[in-house]
Amino acid sequence: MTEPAKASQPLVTHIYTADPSAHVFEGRIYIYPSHDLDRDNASNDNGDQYDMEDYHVLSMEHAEAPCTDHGQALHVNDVPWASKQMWAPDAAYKNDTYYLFFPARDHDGIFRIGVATSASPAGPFKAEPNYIPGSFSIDPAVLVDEDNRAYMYFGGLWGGQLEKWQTGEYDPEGAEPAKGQPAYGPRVAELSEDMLTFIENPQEIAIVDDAGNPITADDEDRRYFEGPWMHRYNGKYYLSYSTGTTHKIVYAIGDNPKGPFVFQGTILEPVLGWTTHHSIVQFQDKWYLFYHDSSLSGGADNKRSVKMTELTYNEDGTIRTIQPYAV
Ligand code: FUB
Repeated sequence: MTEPAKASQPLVTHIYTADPSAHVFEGRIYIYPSHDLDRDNASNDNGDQYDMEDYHVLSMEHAEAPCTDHGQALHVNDVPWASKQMWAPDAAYKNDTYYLFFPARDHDGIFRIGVATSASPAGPFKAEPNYIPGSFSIDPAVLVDEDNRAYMYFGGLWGGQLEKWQTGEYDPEGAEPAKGQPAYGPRVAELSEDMLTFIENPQEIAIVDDAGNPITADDEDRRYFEGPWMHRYNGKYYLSYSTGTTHKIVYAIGDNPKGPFVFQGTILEPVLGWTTHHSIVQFQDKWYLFYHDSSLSGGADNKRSVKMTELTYNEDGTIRTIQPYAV
């Protein structure tokens, strides 16, 4: 069943924002987006057009409330290991501390994932001097599970360089798998108690079909591309992500945080603009999808705006597909 988006307006219009990671902290909805710059960049497959330099934190008192911009929370100039491209972040709360996880290119042009801390969910955040050892690629999403163990999900193809990490080392010649081969999965690593390091080498997540066969690289309607998100619903783990070239947000369900995950279907049909990126959060008794599109900029890939809409489940735990522009 398809649900029209109930609220399809940008949450803020004074800046461009993308890649929203939403959480409920201290009774408010906090949104950790990328901050797209108002520059007329040409698009390429390396993602050079996404030249973001800082993060702003947004928040809302409730789902219908106006959205507050808390101002600059972290700038690339204040991250010793990073050189450019502050891409999709996420945040987590543990140890009476708020953690901002973010990818950026290091001084060798390789994407790594760093962490910054704050006493407030609105920031500002102070970055650790080095990236998380063993981290690579982009799009961190962190789940603090009910047992208080924390897991980071990450990885993105092409500009995000995931295909260049298949040997465990960065290989500039790394490419996507051949037709019919299993697609590359996102990575997961459990975080240390202090949330600043991995306690294990990142593992590749398996996404399979109903028969248990891996989703293949040429199955572009279902294969993993970037933008992982993890949430729990009725005791199951829901891994959702972007399919990249087919521009969908899809999901798979598993019984534990590391999978395997069985592919289910589409959460969000394509939006205006090349990328699609989302998060899912419960606030009070409703669930919400946070996503972005390029409507406000008239379709510029690198000038996106964060939006939200209600997300609903069927009785069997499947998610109803959302058409972003249905009325
Ligand atoms: O915002 C830059 C990149 O675009 C993100 O890291 C990807 O998920 C895509 O949304």
